Amino acid sequence: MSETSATNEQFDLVVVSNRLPVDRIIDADGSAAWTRSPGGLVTALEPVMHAHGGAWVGWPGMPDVEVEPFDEGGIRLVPVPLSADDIEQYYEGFSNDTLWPLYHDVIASPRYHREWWDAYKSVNQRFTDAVAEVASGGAVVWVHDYQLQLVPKLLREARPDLTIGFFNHIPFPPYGIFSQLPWRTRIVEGLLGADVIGFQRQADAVNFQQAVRRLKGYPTRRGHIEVPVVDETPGVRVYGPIKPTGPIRTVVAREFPISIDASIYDELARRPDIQERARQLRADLGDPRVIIFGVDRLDYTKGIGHRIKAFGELVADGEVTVGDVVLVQVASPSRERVVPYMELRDEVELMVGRLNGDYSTIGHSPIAYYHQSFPREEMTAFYLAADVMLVTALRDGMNLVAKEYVASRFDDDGVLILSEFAGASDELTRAILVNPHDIEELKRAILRAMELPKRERKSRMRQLRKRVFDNDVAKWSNEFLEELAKARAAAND
Ligand code: GDG
Repeated sequence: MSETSATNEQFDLVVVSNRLPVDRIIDADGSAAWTRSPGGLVTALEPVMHAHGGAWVGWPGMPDVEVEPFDEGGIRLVPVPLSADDIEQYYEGFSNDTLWPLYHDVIASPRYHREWWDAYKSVNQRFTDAVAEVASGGAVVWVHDYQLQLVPKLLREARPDLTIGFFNHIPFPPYGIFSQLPWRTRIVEGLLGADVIGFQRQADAVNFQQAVRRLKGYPTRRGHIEVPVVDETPGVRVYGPIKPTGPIRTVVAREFPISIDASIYDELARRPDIQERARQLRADLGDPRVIIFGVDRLDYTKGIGHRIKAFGELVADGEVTVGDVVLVQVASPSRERVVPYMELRDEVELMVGRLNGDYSTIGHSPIAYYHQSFPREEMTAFYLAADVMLVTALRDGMNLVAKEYVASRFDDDGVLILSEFAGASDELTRAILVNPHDIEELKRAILRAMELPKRERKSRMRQLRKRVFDNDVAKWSNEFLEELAKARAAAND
């Protein structure tokens, strides 16, 4: 990717997320370069920014990188540098070892450290300063995700002329869990700085509204929250509703289920070279009758262990035969310096090693496991080759992998097994829905998916495709930006 440094121009649309869509890397020859950064947020936002233009503020993915803003594909990229300490405390610490487990049903135990919170506050302030500098007068600013929950309030204080949206890509937990957080009121106040707060599921929006009522006492009604312009109880826990005495503003908090650019996957999957690659993958795997596929960041929320356990029991019980059926699991490397992620890797790889050690034949293994990232073309070839797609998240904001699989299946074939704890299950109701904690149910679902008659597979996949194509990422971003435009119009009234 080339980079041209840019001037102090300002923009009418500014997106801000922890990571830029590109990561700074150092090549083998020691020179600096950029690559696409991983994960669902970038997958979703990249097409939006290419359609609308504007500036994108975020961290370039490496410590202590001071790079001037530059243009890439019609977008101004504005790097916010983070030091090694910031990364340890704000990113790996507060974001990924406090908020991430807390917001995902405490699947792992959140750790609360006051110095991590201090780092979170100061990095949120730096992101705010960077946005305030590139946003033009009256601009729309769209803040993304749990790493930046204080930005809406800080930004409103610095630049009251802006219209501010916030979108939470991960779940928002029930109050009984959220209330563990020592800084819960500060987080709610931070978010309420936005005009529109978007969540993946209705349940997340309801949880947030409850936290607002419990911690701030503000009235909430059908996704509208009445927030006093001047907070009369900053940081104070209130009991029961309060009646604001001064002027109020209305904050919208509701669901905007995120999606993908479905046509990209459909087009890739229709390419002859990718179809040939899918055939090649099947041949390389020893031409099994059934390929079961899973692809996730290696994260404890994704239920990778549960799926290996269920599949392993089917192998052990002789209900699936090695060579006839193979589970391909791509576990892309993620957050490798955070302790629970190191432990998870050991746990998963022990399970894979044991199962393969016990049941492999010469030439065939039950699981083909890859702790690697693959290019999007290769992923699409895997989606096409997969007779059964396994998404067993224990808690997931949406899960774009499920939608990518469906978008790739232009042949209307393939069966999606989908956890009811992934946001995608609200829409993709024609998948085989499972509770991944119920290993017996998961085993039955795998057997059923493998044997589902072609007619039923096609009918289900057609309905799933309709949902994914009718509700793609362009619709998601348009609806969110329209809601923000309404908020701006109301504020100017
Ligand atoms: C968060 C929320 C929400 C993964 N491995 C490879 C690869 N990927 C791509 C997938 C997909 C993305 O990464 C993962 O998105 P998910 O939605 O499944 O999960 P998170 O990263 O946890 O995303 C999630 C999302 O934000 C959006 O709001 O849905 O709930 O947790 O696009 O394809 N892509 C390539 N190679 C890999 O090895 N090319």
